[in-house]
Amino acid sequence: MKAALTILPQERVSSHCCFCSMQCGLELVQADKGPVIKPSQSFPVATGRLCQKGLNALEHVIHPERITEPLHRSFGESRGWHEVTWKHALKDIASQIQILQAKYGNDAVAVYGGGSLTNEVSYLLGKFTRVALRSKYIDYNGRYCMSSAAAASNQAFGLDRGMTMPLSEIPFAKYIILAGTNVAECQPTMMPYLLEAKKNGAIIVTIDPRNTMTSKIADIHVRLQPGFDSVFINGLLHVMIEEKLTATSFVQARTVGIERLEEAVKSFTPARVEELTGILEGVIRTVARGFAKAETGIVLTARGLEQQVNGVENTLNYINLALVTGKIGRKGCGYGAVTGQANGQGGREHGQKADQLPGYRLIEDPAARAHVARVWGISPEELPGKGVSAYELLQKVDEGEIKALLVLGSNPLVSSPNSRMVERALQKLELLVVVDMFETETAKYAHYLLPGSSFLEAEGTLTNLEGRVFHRGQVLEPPGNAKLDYEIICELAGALGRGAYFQYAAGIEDVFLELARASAGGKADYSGITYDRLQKEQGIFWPCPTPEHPGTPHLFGTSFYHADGKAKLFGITPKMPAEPADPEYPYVLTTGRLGNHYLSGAQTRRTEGLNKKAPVPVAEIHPWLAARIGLGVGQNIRITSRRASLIFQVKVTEGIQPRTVFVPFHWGEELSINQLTNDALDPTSRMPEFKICAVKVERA
Ligand SMILES: Nc1nc2c(c(=O)[nH]1)N[C@H]1C(S)=C(S)[C@@H](COP(=O)(O)OP(=O)(O)OC[C@H]3O[C@@H](n4cnc5c(=O)[nH]c(N)nc54)[C@H](O)[C@@H]3O)O[C@H]1N2
Ligand SMILES: Nc1nc2c(c(=O)[nH]1)N[C@H]1C(S)=C(S)[C@@H](COP(=O)(O)OP(=O)(O)OC[C@H]3O[C@@H](n4cnc5c(=O)[nH]c(N)nc54)[C@H](O)[C@@H]3O)O[C@H]1N2
Ligand code: SF4
Ligand SMILES: [Mo]
Repeated sequence: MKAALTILPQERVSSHCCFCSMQCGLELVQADKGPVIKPSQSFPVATGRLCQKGLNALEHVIHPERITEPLHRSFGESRGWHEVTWKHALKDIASQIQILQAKYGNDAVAVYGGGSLTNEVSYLLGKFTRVALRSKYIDYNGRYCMSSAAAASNQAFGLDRGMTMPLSEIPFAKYIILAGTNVAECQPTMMPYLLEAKKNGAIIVTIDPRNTMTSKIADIHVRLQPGFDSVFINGLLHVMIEEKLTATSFVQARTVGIERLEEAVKSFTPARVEELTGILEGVIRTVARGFAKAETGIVLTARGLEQQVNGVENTLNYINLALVTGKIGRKGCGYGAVTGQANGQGGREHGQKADQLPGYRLIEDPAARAHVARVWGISPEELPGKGVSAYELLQKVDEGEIKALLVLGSNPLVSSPNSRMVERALQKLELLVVVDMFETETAKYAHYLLPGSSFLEAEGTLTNLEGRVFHRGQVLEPPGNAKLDYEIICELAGALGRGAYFQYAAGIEDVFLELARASAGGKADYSGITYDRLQKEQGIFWPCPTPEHPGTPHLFGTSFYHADGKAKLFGITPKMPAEPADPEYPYVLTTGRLGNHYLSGAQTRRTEGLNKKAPVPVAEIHPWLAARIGLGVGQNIRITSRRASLIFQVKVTEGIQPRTVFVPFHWGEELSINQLTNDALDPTSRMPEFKICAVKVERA
């Protein structure tokens, strides 16, 4: 057990919150009873503000359950964890990897990363997999997160940066559509931007199956059954076209594909859309006219419509709204896929994705391979090809193709869909190495649990939801014998005999310099960014290709990133979810977040101030459904999908679509809703359908 932190290296030190993609600045200040977190007064993203999670972010860092020594699990009589030295751990892990690779091939060993990691660590994980392990199998939790929006943005704009404009533009928007994004709980410090827009006269529309904290500020809330976004959007586009409200000169000059869009939405008359969705024709017309006629406007979307087998198409249809109305590339206008994790944006740019190399390059592009191989000092032929997405990687573990797995920065047993498959798969591994701060649910199946670093310990850069790259300094030393994540990766590469490729004499800044070189000329070009600049400036928006370049806060002012400079419109034919409700499983389960917890809960369930406000998951159901199952006061419900059946406490609320049940996913084991969720994947992004599966609901 470790003593709580009582004293700081200095009276006041700056850092950034470790949780969501806003990446609010914070200060650790020495107070009488020990250090406390205060909002930063200078970082422009959320000056003077932090949400509850940010204010409580110190607690897990100094938690007594932090792992501070490398642990090895032994079996047989002395079953359990045993402390070992780093030297022993790394040597043994490396030798097991080598034995497995000699027997089964290099691809028998895989890596699973995370979007909370710095750009440098994300970059190193990709390089480690390709250069030290020489395996094609790496992917990361961001596959569950932004991948549908990433694919859609690439298809529509030729570039994926979550937001096309900085947050500071929001107050200039006159009409804001928030779809499948619960900003009030998930990016709380973005709310003041929306409220300021509202003060300036903006109309706000929310589209969500639930009344959320966010929909409270909306002028119009569209309570849509999960899975119907594209039907509803086709209705809006139909009205815009029928009433000649589209921005014809913008569409003509700057987009291609309007014909196929017109064709696709032709049959979606407001009357038909009302019939299909229950959303009144008048509402459809009002939103369509309002958004199209507004002088400026912004569309923001998030996981609500992305985590579906039709996630890419849903996102493309929301992008269509911004494009046909010409609301992109000018002040107060833009489209944003609201990134989730701390470094969800940067984490997907530097090579953690199965098919990508640093700078958002494609691993199958010969020119990209040649460039990155040169930076890494290997020949392009040595680079493996593309691997598979996160969930498919876990399936390969289950099928026995992958024998060893290194997990760094994720807790996939809690966060993956159909998690009973994942539990079964993890038990088949011959070697599971988890690098974490805690013994997570995933780590319970590990052979080695290595103590990594927290956000206050690891210096590096991150990229927030705006595309703003910033520097986060080191505040504390890792506790006990815990190490910085990047040191662990480099030392393991050394133990594997590939240390020559992982020499960073000047530390983490050296890693960044290499990352910047590797990204040069790529879509996410960081090559003009240096630590020195970042320490002087309050973040630089990529692309930033030269040291003199000021960065690019606002994208697409004059051109999109396709070869012809134009954006692509797509005609979307709405499709069914993988598992629609049917007579046997008549309701739709959707899942998501609460304001007081973060993702798999590894950190926030260990934070008393947050956990006490939401100690267990509570299912939300409509009074209609409660009456239908004869629910009594204080009774629990049993929710059953085709994969599992679990009991939950329940909150009966008018604020949910009547045939929909919502359960948050921040818990493990018998409280884990992911035992029930469906593992169907979007065919393009390979993102799982966390937001829709068919269930039965009964009194428990
Ligand atoms: N407090 C907190 N904040 C977080 C996180 C956290 O765990 N906790 N996680 C961070 C991360 S990694 C992410 S990705 C973001 C996620 O941020 P969000 O995407 O905003 O969060 P979710 O709760 O997953 O989903 C948003 C909303 O989608 C709705 N929804 C469900 N199905 C549909 C549908 O078919 N259509 C539409 N239009 N809406 C639907 C849900 O009711 C929910 O209110 O949040 C980040 N911020
Ligand atoms: N049902 C359902 N499931 C979902 C979702 C949903 O909406 N519904 N959303 C999905 C989404 S959007 C996401 S992003 C995923 C995320 O799901 P996970 O990847 O499981 O998310 P985290 O809980 O952030 O896991 C991070 C782990 O890394 C550790 N960690 C944090 N920072 C560091 C660090 O700097 N170094 C090291 N070594 N370890 C660190 C934490 O202790 C934690 O154990 O969940 C997905 N799962
Ligand atoms: S809004 Fe996000 S980054 Fe800011 S304090 Fe809250 S969780 Fe942290
Ligand atoms: Mo996420």
